[in-house]
Amino acid sequence: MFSNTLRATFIALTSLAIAVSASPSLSLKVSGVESVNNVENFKVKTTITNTGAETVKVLNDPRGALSKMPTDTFTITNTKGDKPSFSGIKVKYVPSTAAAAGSFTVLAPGQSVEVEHSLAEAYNFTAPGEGAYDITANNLFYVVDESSNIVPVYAQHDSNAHKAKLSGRLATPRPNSTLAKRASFVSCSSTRQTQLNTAASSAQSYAALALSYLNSHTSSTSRFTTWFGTYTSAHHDTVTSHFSNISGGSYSSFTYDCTCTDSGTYAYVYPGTYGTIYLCGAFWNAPNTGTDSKAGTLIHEASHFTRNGGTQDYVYGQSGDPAVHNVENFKVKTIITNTGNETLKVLNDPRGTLSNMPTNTFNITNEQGDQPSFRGIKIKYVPTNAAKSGGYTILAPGQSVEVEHTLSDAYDFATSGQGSYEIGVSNLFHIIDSFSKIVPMYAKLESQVHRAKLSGKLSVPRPTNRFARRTNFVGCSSARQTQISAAASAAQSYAASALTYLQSHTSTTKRFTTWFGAYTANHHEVVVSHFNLMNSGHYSSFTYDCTCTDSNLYAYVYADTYGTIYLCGSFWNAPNTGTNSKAGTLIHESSHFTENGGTEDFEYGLDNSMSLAISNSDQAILNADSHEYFAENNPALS
Ligand SMILES: *[C@@H]1O[C@H](CO)[C@@H](O)[C@H](O)[C@H]1NC(C)=O
Ligand SMILES: *[C@@H]1O[C@H](CO)[C@@H](O)[C@H](O)[C@H]1NC(C)=O
Ligand SMILES: *[C@@H]1O[C@H](CO)[C@@H](O)[C@H](O)[C@H]1NC(C)=O
Ligand SMILES: *[C@@H]1O[C@H](CO)[C@@H](O)[C@H](O)[C@H]1NC(C)=O
Ligand SMILES: CC(=O)N[C@H]1CO[C@H](CO)[C@@H](O)[C@@H]1O
Repeated sequence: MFSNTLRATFIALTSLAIAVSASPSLSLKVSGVESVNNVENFKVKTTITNTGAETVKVLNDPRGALSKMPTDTFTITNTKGDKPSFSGIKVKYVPSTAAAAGSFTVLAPGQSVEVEHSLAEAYNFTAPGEGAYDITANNLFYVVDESSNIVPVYAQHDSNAHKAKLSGRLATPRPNSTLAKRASFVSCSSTRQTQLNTAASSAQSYAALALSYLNSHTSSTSRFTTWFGTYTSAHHDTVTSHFSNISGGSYSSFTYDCTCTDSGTYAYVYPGTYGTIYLCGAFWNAPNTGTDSKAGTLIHEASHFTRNGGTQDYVYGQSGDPAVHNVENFKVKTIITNTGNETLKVLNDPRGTLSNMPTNTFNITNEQGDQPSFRGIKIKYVPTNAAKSGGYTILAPGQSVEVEHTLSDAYDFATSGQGSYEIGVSNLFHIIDSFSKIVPMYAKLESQVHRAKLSGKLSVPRPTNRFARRTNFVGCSSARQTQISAAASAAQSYAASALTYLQSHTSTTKRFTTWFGAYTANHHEVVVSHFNLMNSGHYSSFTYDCTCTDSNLYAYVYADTYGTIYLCGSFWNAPNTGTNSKAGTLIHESSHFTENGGTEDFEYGLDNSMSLAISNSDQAILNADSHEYFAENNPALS
């Protein structure tokens, strides 16, 4: 796919609001024996290697592969897709405290560290049974950078999953504590016992106060939304039930085990073992009350007990994510760097990070897995034409380009709510090679996701244009109005004849398979429904807006604004009918309207659309250009 001259070239892409100079990079490998008799012998080794150019400090996060603690570090699946049940521990851990305590592993460039994990301590294989398992490790690590910021780094998996066959015993009992089970304290000095008694009493008050607050505030409050996100009565009930259970227990009757000495960790519990809390090094340095205090830690740990609701640790600590107040200030910057040794021409694809048009460029998810709704635009764009008309960015070796994106132009956060969001981005670019061919190039992501916490206003109205809403033409000269009328009439014929063709060809035909892939009755029905809807609209009654001047774009729409099409520079140079014509562009754009089926732009261009039909017909039947080319039918296929 790549020409020889570009084989060694790649682009680095960062999606960051704060620039980070170094770009840490790690690899991760899971290895071990391939055949294991009895689960207590089921051990795997993780190898973490610094594949970057600078020394890194990697936090010994208890959830991760650098720590031996029996947390849920691995994804283990047998051939049927079944997983062992997790029987290990949940830990209270504050990354910034651990960083300050020096609880990290220093790796020079090229250096590796190996950690052995005993799977029997964390997993019970009884239900899935004997057999072959695939094992992969959580690849999220946290690196302490030069400014002491803690930044996430996703390690590259160095191999496919480790495969091992398990037979014999499938679960082992948890090792007994060396001391009596009934004691309230295990290996705690009398000073520590005193501290624990104080903390237990404060934790009991915390739980009682939290419960009474929740019982008396049954609507949105800033205390609730700050920690648990948008107020819903179901979420309120869940949190209230947790505190009700925590408060109903008696901290003074718990068992506290002081044998853990890890200075980066506060405490841990086995969720199924109600009432036993293991305290570690960081606990003893914490204040009795306040942020990440001893009492707070006891609340955190008690919430993990299955009997209390069994919370998970999705995010540790309360700082870290930059705060954004009001969505119109929610901006991210992408930095694209040519890290190769040859000059590159990178297409300014409107779907990608080199363009700040409000297309669906980002993958934005909050902690509940909710995404904001996309409210931006969908565009008609032909890469080959953009390449010819200079619609690309030239990057010399080492050169970077920064593009700022205003997320509120493209996304509405009203339903996903306030809270922390992860923002990811596609690393696919298209470059023009020395033979003027357009080839895909995947950038190396310097940081996988950017995180930010959003509060305040969650959506902004779309900019309304200055012209009357009712007119058919906005900012169109009379010459252009004439061209549009001709195109609208041709588009109407395209839609009608596409529909007639589809209704009279209910089996496989060359024309169908070329654009939509293998014929199935279901796929045929989907495409018929799109053209049926397009045909029943009236292109002559649409609103056409001529204010877009970008010469590399044909047209765009807001999918939820039926009947308004924005026409751009390339549109005026297109023929009235035929491939990538004015009429075809109107077919493309109208297929995007939600009312017409809401197609996407999975692929742009003739060749790519034909390839999509072969490689992914499920996408082809929802791809706008596939509809346009089917309707244009040029050259004619039967
Ligand atoms: C392992 O899980 C099974 C249920 O699948 C349970 O009956 C058994 O007690 C568990 N074993 C241990 C040691 O926890
Ligand atoms: C743990 O304690 C139980 C009963 O108290 C005993 O039967 C068992 O043998 C002990 N296990 C170990 C590994 O010492
Ligand atoms: C670019 O790097 C590759 C290998 O890394 C090398 O073969 C090639 O000669 C270099 N090209 C230039 C122009 O320096
Ligand atoms: C979007 O991000 C979420 C969470 O970060 C991830 O699970 C999902 O795979 C991503 N989707 C795409 C299409 O990249
Ligand atoms: C997980 C959970 O919610 N456990 C218990 C909490 O307490 C109530 C009664 O107070 C129980 O019904 C729940 O099972």
